[in-house]
Amino acid sequence: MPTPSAVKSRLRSQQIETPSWAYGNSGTRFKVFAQPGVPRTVEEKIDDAARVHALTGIAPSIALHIPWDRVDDYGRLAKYAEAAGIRLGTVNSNVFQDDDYKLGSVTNPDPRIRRKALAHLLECVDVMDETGSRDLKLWFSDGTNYPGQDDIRARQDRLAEALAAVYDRLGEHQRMVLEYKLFEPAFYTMDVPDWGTSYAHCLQLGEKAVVCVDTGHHAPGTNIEFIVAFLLRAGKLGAFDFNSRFYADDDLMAGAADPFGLFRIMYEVVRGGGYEPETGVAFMLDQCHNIEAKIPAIIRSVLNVQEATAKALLVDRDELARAQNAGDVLAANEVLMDAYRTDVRPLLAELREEQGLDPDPLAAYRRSGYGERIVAERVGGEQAGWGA
Ligand SMILES: [Mn+2]
Repeated sequence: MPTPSAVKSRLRSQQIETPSWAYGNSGTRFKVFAQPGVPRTVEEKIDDAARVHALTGIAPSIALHIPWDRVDDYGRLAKYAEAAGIRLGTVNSNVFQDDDYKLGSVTNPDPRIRRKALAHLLECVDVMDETGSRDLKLWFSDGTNYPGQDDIRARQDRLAEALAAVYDRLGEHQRMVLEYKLFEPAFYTMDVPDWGTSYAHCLQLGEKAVVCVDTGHHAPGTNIEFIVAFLLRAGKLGAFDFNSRFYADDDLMAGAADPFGLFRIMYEVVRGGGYEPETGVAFMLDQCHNIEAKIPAIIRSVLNVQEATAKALLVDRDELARAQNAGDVLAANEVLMDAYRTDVRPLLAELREEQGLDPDPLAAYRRSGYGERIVAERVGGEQAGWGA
């Protein structure tokens, strides 16, 4: 088994991006339960993300969502983030909230609406030029609800055309990460329903197009770590949107519903070289906190990913390879489970103390009074939230 100090040294380089929208109000399809103290501006979202980073030491960037985080001067926003101790990360596009997009955005049968959607995606690349962001994350709600509603193949053509236009606009060091989702909001066909569709489009586009695996966007029972292993082997794993789910796209705290699944994913990441920074895999959260306090929930999620990573790094890969090559099924399984069953909390507490952090970031957050302070200070104005 790797030594605790070897594991700690690899954990020091971990970076998990938190999403601006998780700090704002969000809801289920039925109700948004507003929370006091929620950010009113993108700057306040940055303040909250900076607080998460200050306490965990491994959340140094915040993902933006355009138009929810639209500002006049992105260069100034980048400087604001820098002064707060973090940086602006992935830019997420949004072509799913306008009435125009009822029948789709880039795959809409109406060329006017397709042009509008494409213009938004290109605007997002302009934003990236100003923020210095590397990644444009694309998720399309496009699809159909009824057989015959639209031509499935023509929609793929329209999708490919839009993706190619965005790809051509990317700068040398910019990438597009293409997310997929099995269903919802469309229920008959989604235009990018699965990793295979995303992979096929990315392959055709070129090396700056890579796949984003959102852990909540699969059919129940899907073996996500297989997808991770496959995409890493193909050099096409671009990013993760971490969250956990019991049923559909639940967007619950990462590692809450299935910590073992998160460990298995992180093991394949480590095994496939995806943990090496030069591989370029972005580790992000994509969550909504509807009934729980937002900042502590994000801290908890970051810590859950860190914990799963620590366990994955603890796997004795030499021993595992020996057992696998000998065809020793039980021994191989035991090597993996030994790592999973290891309580890494003392090791992580030690790591934080070595980094000058509180060994218990959640307790430190509660003691800090930050939660009470933002409730007192953030009055008036409009609270940030979905569609705001
Ligand atoms: Mn996502």
